[in-house]
Amino acid sequence: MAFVIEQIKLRQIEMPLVHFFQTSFGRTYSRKIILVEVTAGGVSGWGEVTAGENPFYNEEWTDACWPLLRDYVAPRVLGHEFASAAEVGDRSAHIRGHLMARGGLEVACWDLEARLKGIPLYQAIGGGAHKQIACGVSIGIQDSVDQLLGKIETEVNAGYRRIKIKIAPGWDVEVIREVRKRFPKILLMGDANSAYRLSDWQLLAALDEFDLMMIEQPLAHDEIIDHAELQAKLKTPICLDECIRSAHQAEQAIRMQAGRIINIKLGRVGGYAEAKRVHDVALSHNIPVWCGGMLESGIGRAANIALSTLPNFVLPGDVSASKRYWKQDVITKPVEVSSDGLITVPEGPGFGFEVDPKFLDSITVRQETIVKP
Ligand code: OSB
Ligand code: MG
Repeated sequence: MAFVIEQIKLRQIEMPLVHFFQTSFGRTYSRKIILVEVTAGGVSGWGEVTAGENPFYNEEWTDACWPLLRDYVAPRVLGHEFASAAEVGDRSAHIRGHLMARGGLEVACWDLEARLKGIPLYQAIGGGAHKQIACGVSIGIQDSVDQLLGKIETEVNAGYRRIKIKIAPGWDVEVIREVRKRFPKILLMGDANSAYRLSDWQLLAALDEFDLMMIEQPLAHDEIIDHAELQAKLKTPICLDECIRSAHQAEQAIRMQAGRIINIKLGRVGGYAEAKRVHDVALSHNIPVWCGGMLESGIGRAANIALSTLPNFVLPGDVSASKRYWKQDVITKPVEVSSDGLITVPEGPGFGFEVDPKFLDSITVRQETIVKP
């Protein structure tokens, strides 16, 4: 359905995490998140910029996304007639990178299109293969192994279908040995966020004995060839996260046999149009995918739920309940997970949850409304 964006509202919120989240590149206590609200004909669509507070996961960070959207993306999309949200990404394709900033706006346009049509977001993007999505959790590096074991127990008891733990040098083989001893049967995986080098291959091969579902992104964020060499030395499947920013890179990685599984993150690939292309490339090569997370608020979480309804999302993702991260979420009804580890995909228009405007205002640290000059 054609639409013309009349206004873009950027809003930065600050939300403390219930518990710190530590990866191989650092510890986060509180999130700084940019929300994008696009308006056409009195209807609003919402998207979330998934960049972190620092340029450590990739090169983007919250404070840099604001001027990028305001000064480079907004002027290209305001007042332009789009036949579909599928065209929005193309309007800023001349910008190198900055996919999370651009993706936040692109996702908002899909939500807008869905609301203009009066259909759920999952339908607008061509999903709907799953009515419920299978949930896993991502558990950060803890201060002690006991603390980690306690957290895993909590999540297993809550019904989550697979447990991912962050790993890093000094928090890897012996930690996973303890986890396996205590939980011999659970679906378990490790995520290194690029903490290792190919020369560490023997250490990573030592993880083969623990029957992990996969090791996520062991090597550098932009390294395909070394991942291929490493995969040839491991029994455990490699899952690529940081490396895959486009369908083209997915195709190359698959052809190189750099991994056997792909984690798709909406922001990392610049929104739904490219996420669907990555999904399709993977499907055509029989590579399963799952939906990654970036500690999103309810708005980004809802976008991930819609994405996860595409048919090749066959492994439990990192989409979990709001309460694991937030005391209060920005949506009136938080994202909830059933005792058997499923989220029921909402059927309401757009992303299917309602934004809580009062709460949102109370955590907003800056906002800016951009219209065509
Ligand atoms: O690599 O998947 C990752 C969080 C921040 C940055 C990178 C990653 C993560 C997670 C969290 O693992 C997943 C979630 O949102 O639950
Ligand atoms: Mg990851």
